[in-house]
Amino acid sequence: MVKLVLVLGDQLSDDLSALANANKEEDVVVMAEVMGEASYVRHHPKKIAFLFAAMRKFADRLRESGWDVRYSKLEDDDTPDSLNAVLLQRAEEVGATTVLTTEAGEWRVIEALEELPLEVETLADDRFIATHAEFENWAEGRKALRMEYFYREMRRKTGLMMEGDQPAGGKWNFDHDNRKSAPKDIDYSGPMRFQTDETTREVIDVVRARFASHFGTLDDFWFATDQGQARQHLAHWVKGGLPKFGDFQDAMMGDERFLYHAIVGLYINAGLLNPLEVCRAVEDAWKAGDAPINAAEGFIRQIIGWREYIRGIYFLEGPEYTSRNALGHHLDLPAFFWGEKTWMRCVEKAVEQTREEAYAHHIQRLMVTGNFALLAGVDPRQVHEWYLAVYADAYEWVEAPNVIGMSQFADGGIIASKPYISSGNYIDKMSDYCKECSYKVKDKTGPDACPFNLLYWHFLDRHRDRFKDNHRMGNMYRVWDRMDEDKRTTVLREADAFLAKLNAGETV
Ligand code: FAD
Ligand code: DLZ
Ligand code: SF4
Repeated sequence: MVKLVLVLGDQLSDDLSALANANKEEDVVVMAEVMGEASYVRHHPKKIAFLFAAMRKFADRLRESGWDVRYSKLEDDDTPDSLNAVLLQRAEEVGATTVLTTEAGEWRVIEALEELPLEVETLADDRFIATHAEFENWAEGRKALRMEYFYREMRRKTGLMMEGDQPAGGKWNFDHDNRKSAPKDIDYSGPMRFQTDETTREVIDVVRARFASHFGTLDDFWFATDQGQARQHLAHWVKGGLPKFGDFQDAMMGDERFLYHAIVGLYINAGLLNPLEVCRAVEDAWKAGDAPINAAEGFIRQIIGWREYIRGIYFLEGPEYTSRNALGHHLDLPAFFWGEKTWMRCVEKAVEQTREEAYAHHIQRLMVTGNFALLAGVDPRQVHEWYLAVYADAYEWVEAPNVIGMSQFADGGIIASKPYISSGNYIDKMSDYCKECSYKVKDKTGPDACPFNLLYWHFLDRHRDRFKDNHRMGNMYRVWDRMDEDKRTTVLREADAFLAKLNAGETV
């Protein structure tokens, strides 16, 4: 009997398990642009346009290969608001009682599908390298779930950069050679930019009309929107960007938004690129002598290490993970996260490029916006919703552990062994932001003092009970304790005054 095969917006892969297990002659593929998915957080218009264009082109591709695809466009009069309502509508239309689906990447969607008065057969998402069972087995009985050890398992499983059972080059991790500060110039032209085609232009018009109030601009849309384009972009980056990816992975520059980053997260997460295909391309470049080992290993670790580990944590921790607030932070997200004026140049630049590109790279997310929110004590739920909305690569399975866990320490230390915090010093070392900032990074107190300097000590002081015995933080507390008492009092008073201004909605 005919089944509905649900293909979600982030499941645009030819080898999706639901498609592989369906019958092309008989079953009906259901894809739908629905208001519910587009607005449960106020997604960046570029993210919505990217996904809808990629969905429409993927539906055409499936039709060309013989599938019966029933596609609901957002602008169609009879398109319901939720995925479940679409499935019920299609079930009635074709006389189906069963939905075949690949597990969704978000508890919210998984739970909603369980509510359907239809039989739902859910298959594992085998586009990931580790199964849930493998991650659970690895995690079981461990006191600390550190990514590095999990990563080694993934190297063994995939054979990537392995020589027998040993890592290529004799070391698992070449990070020692990475993390250089901002270079003078960038000799890579950045991500491949694609002209909009008819489908993309059509979608952009719809998104412009319906989501104009969402944060983010639609101007200058250049993302790849199908597998072929995403592959072209990957090849372009492997040639031009990969060789220096490792060296400048943590650098930040005001006028260089992409540096040597791959800008592949959005394509992999939507299903246009397969993570192993990306890693094999990188391994091949290294084998051919076109990329150094620190770049290739560092990049492969991001994908088969961090990406897989982060997903493992999301599914291990369950649906209430996003409600955690271990540090008891309750400040509202400041308006400058939505583009209002701030004098902090690092934050201003990170938010500006987020608004324009739906992209910021890892260190901007972690050590600028994330660092600020954590130091200031912003409610992690609001931080989580911001990150989920504004980045083109954001889906809850990957965004939430990065934000709630890695960035905000709201899970109490499952992912991070200590909070990722820094004073302005780190930002100054890794970027060219501070030179042109209204604040002075060298000033620890006083009217021009960099807010990161003040808030850093304020954070440590207010969370002393929790962190004083963390052996990775002992040094920080020793420096604080050795500081002259008057100076400590001044720092805390000025930090309090800064937080009061923030709370009152004043420009800081
Ligand atoms: P590159 O810097 O070129 O890295 C290559 C790839 O490695 C990425 O595309 C991604 O697939 C993978 N990767 C690297 N680090 C991570 C990580 N920590 N978790 C998962 N995958 C990783 N990544 C997302 O895909 N979606 C998110 O919503 C997301 N939110 C984040 C929020 C915060 C606060 C932080 C600190 C990180 C977040 N990341 C997220 C991880 C990382 O910042 C992005 O994957 C990366 O910036 C995407 O850009 P890129 O493709 O140019 O990556
Ligand atoms: C992110 C997103 C958006 C904006 N819109 C849709 C949509 O209209 N239809 C759809 O099938 N999927 C969409 N998605 C992706 C889903 O929200 C995604 O499948 C879940 O977040 C699970 O990862
Ligand atoms: Fe950011 Fe402080 Fe540097 Fe200004 S001085 S750019 S606020 S780190």
